[in-house]
Amino acid sequence: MAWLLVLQGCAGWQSALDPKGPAAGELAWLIWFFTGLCAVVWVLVMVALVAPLMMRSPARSEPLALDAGAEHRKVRLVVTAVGVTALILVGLTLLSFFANRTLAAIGSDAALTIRVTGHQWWWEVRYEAAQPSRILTTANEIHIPAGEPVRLVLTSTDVIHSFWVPSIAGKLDLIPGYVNVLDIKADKPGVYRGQCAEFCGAQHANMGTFIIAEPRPQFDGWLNDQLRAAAAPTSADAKAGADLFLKRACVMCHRIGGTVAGGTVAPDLTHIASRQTLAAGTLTMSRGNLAAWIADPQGIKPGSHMPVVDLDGDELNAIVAYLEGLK
Ligand code: HEC
Ligand SMILES: [Cu+2]
Repeated sequence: MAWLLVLQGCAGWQSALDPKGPAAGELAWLIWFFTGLCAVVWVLVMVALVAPLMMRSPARSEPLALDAGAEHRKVRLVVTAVGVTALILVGLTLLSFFANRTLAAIGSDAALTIRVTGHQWWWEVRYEAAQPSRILTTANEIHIPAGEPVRLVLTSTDVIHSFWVPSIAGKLDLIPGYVNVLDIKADKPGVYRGQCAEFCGAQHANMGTFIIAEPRPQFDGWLNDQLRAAAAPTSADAKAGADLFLKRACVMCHRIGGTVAGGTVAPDLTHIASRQTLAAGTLTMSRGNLAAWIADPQGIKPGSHMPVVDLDGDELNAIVAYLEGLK
């Protein structure tokens, strides 16, 4: 299907027309098939509309007299067209039905279950495990092993959001008090961008997410790293920053594993510096952007649920030095 991507805009890390997994592949096939078939039908209808207008009818002595033979042919034509239309509609419905069955089968033997919870305006990502010490909570970036089925369990704490990573799977809503299941698989390692696809308030447009598919050994390494408690601060700046973090309001909302910071209403910061973006894809991860975000979250993401915490320059510097070390 790649040759159909005449527009380069259709390819890339966030495109339903550039599938990178079986679920998205099935849907892309449906999209192309529906579009192709409907295009053919449209052309035929246009021909049927224009051709009679162009035809010159033979001069007749009795213009209003009916030609029984011609009438009969016309009725037959219309009945045939109605029959074909019905067949096409039934056919397309069946195709959609079987595509749904394929989608549902992708994760039936998934070894990994990840609970994705929508918050205004970020994603909580929790790796379920039978052993409590192996349960991991992180945010916005979903690492998965490439080539393996993964089950996403979707829900929300506030309003309805919708999870959509177009190159990997179709969209599915996250609904408060209700659980939806989305099975996904990425064929190859890569980073696939997604975003909330259901208007959910002021910062809906800045509610991005990433599926990061890695080869199994790399994924296992990542998971084990993430399960470790936060790195202890080493420099004097970072030590001061760690103290400040625990004394200021930060600790009420954020968790940092291995410290007394245990807030759960905001992204877990235990390994914040290992992520590629900040604030659900709004900023790339860097020292400068960390500082900018903490100094003025309301300027960067107006309405977001992180308040401006009053810090002077030295305090900001120290907190950033601490967070930057949380790899
Ligand atoms: C009232 C709760 C609250 C307080 C207090 C708070 N934050 Fe946040 N913080 C949030 C929320 C909510 C987000 C997610 C914002 C978004 O992406 O929309 C966030 C996001 C962040 C992020 C980006 C996390 C990520 O994964 O992208 C960092 C870093 C951060 N806060 C640091 C701090 C620091 C440092 C303090 C203290 C100076 C602090 N926060 C105080 C609620 C809070
Ligand atoms: Cu949303």
